[in-house]
Amino acid sequence: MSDHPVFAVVGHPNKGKSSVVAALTQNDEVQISPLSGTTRVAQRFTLRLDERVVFELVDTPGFQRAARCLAWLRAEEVSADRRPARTRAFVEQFNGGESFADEVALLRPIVQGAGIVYVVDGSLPYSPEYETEMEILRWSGQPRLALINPIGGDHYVEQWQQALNQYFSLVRVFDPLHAGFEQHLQLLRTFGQLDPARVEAFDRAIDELKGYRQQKLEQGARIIVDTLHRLLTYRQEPGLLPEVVGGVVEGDEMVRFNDRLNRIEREGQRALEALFLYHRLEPEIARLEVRRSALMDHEQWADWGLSRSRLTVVGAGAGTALGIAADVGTGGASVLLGAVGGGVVGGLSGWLGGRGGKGWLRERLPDWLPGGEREGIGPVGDPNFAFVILGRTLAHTAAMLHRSHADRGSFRLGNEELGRMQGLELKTQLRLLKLCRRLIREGPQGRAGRKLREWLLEQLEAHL
Ligand SMILES: Nc1nc2c(ncn2[C@@H]2O[C@H](COP(=O)(O)OP(=O)(O)O)[C@@H](O)[C@H]2O)c(=O)[nH]1
Ligand SMILES: [Mg+2]
Repeated sequence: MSDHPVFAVVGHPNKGKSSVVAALTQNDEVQISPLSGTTRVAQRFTLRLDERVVFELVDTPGFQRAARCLAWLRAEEVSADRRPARTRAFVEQFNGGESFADEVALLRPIVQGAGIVYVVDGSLPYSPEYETEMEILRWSGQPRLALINPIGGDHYVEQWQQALNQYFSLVRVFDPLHAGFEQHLQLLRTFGQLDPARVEAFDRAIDELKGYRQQKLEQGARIIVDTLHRLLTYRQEPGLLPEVVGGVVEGDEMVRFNDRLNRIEREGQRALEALFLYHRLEPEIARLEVRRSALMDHEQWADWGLSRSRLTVVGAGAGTALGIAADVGTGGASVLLGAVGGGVVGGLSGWLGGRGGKGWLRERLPDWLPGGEREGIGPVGDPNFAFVILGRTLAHTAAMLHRSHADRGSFRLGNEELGRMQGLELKTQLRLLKLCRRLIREGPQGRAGRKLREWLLEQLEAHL
């Protein structure tokens, strides 16, 4: 027997066994399918903390010929003390054969010492046909826990409890698609109870898991700030754009610029997905789109950043670049600078980049006037951009924190986080904006980066 606990997840096909395995091991590579019989052989998945295995779950095919299996077990008169040996004999007898391939696959880990996790569907009525399966599991003599998965509702949960209590020492309701972190921890505690020798080890693992989750959130905040910095500072140099040199091909240039922004954003998302052990997510979210003509399309961006009413388009020209300090001084009625007239991407970059005041802007003015061959593109200067990025990344991360690793549905990102960004107090919005401006100047390792990470961590913790 291995030195970590092993549990075999068994039951009828299509009751959510694989979903339970995916959720508890936090692994979205477990095969989950609406077609029954997807899992034909037992597959092992582990939950690890650093490199140590906390426990291992064996995903099994599910019973196919339970009645005939039980008939074979009963064919010989055996007293209760001999039943585990009789179960082992069954596995040995039919090992490698076709006749009981599924039963052998699911019983093998059990006769080798695995605890049993039996999964049933609490939305369907109990029926005596399940008694055959439960009886076989009882013959094995291994510790047993039953999980009622309320797949389509919990109408029959009580009925199931009555029946299951007779065969299982522990019965719990667990919904692998919707259970939160706390419910996972509770279930792990129950796993520990299955094996009295392991209670303490499981309690310790649960404490570690909590700390581990916290560490991951901190790493997540780090990834977000690094990505934010990359996006806020991204600039496509004119030298790298053959299309620009002689005869501007604006469209292509902007498409490339936007592609690049989207790629940077996606790289950040992927790093976060890997951190939270998602391997196959495809977020559905509107593409980041910066337009040269308007610097930004406020109609669209308002969805992701601050509402239009919060924006004040101060006017065109370098005069707009006086900065936020002036607005704060006036009581904050007009908070954010809107688009600069002329639609110059990067028009506010000097201001946002914090590389000086008016003087610096004046000096640089010719460089970013539209049509200038030397202009290059970016960085995106509209302060709203930072909010857009923060809103989008929080939407992505929060959705991941709420998602189960058993969920194979689409990963559509809603607007809640973005609404929250809009609803932030003015004071907070201003503070964030200033931190973003300093982030550009100092880089992610500076103080502003740290403050942003702290703020993000608070936001993420609110989702636990
Ligand atoms: N709505 C809902 N569907 C579930 C739940 N658990 C499993 N399913 C779905 O039921 C189907 C079978 O699940 P799976 O885990 O592969 O079952 P298994 O055959 O017992 O391993 C899949 O389509 C799952 O998405 C649940 O709690 N709620
Ligand atoms: Mg399965």
